[in-house]
Amino acid sequence: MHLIGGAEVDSPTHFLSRNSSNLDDILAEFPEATREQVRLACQTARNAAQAWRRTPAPVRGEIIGNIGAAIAREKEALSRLVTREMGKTLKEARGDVQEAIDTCHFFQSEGRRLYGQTVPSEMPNKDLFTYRRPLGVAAIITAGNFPIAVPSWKIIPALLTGNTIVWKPSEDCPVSSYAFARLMEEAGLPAGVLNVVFGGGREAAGQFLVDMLDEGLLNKIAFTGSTAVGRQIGAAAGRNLIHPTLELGGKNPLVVMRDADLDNALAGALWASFGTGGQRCTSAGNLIIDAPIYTEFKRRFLAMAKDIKIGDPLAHPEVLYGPFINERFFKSWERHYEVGQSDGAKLLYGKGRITRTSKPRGFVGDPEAAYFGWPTIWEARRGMKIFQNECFGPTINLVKVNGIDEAIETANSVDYGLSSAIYTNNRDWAWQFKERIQAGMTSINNSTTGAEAHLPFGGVKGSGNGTRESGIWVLESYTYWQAVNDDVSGKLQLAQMDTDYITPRIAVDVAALG
Ligand code: UN1
Repeated sequence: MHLIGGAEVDSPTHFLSRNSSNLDDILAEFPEATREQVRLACQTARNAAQAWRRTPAPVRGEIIGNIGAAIAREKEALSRLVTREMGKTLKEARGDVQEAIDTCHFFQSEGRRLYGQTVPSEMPNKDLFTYRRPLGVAAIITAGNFPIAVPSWKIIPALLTGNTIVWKPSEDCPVSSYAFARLMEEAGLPAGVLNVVFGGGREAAGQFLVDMLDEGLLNKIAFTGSTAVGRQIGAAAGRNLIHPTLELGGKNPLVVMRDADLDNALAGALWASFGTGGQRCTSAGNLIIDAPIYTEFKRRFLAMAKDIKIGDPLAHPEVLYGPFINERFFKSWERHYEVGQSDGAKLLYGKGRITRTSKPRGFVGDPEAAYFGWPTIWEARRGMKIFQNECFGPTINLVKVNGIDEAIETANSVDYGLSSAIYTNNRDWAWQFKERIQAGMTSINNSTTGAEAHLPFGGVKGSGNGTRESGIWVLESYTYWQAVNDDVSGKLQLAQMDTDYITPRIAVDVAALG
């Protein structure tokens, strides 16, 4: 059910939530919000906005603390739900849920800071201050790959700073999202502060919510998803003079230099490429390998890839990755084989969909119960489409380069700039990479994935519009600064014009003093 103004609301049409690892296992039926219902949710959020912004920030913070405690209490059940619905491993689902708990810990105490500044005035008897003010109603649209963590990066700071919300979760994970919303409600949010509408994106709840920008019902929109949709949302927000939060795609480079600890680099590269079946925006897209170790890296990486365990993560907790989140992601991933062939890239490993007659030796269970993909490895070159385009699946390219300069230039030659990684023990190379890489996030001797919940998350170039989530940095996205001048002089004092600047005396010639 939708949650609008604290009430459960149904719709005339419905969609099904399925277990991503077993499409016959139906979790629940969810309503598809109509345009009128989305509008009602926005109006409800608007009506709740005044009281919520007047609630003292430490009190709002206390509710955020309650949300964290409620999620912690239900961590195991919620993680199992995420695994069943979305298909990531239980270990990863626990991480997904933990990231939301961490976010609550951070923002609970931010309710007791939310600092403004006192600023000296150039006039006597006058004080200057800055205050953070909430924006108003925030629309939040999220993807299915991190059904708890990524919504929490938006919802928790938006609430803490005094905004009210209409959230359209991914249609891939309605049950996990509904459970998360109910836990937030349980924690003490007043009715109407958090509203949740379910449904798809195009010509559905997602599109309707974006359309509310043009109806003047929103003051903020935050989106995690594809670069193509992000551009459309950015255009709609722009014509309404609203600054959107856009967290978009990535084709993230992982560089391995000749001096790297190869065991560590191989483990990081395998995880970055195939963890979550490559369905993270921070997954590695290109492994950029220094020429002297290329052959050895390739041999060992291929051997490790051939041993990867794949299957239903609830039934087989030992798997590295599970199914595609949905059929659409699978179909678009499948098309990359043609792209790679027409590029002239060399396919080293991988055969598309895993079936009963075509499966890697590490596959466990019934591959045709859902969409599972072969780990796929290409040998590619800079400039190829397969090198440029995000695949969003278990696919990785090996790209040979010679030396740090070529490695960095190659890494920078894609249109994205989300995460990046280098494996090296050479201090100068690590420093060069950190300085010159075009990316919002950089790991040294660690994988491209796995951002912690209190560092700024976001990208440059095609990966976003420069907004950041998490930690103190996300506060900029949900507040505006109010500058206040408080004049007790009792007269009209004109800044710049009536300022009593002191004129310098006759210049001292220090040389003449000697
Ligand atoms: C995403 O894929 O949208 O850094 C988010 C990471 C995770 C979040 C990924 N903490 O890989």
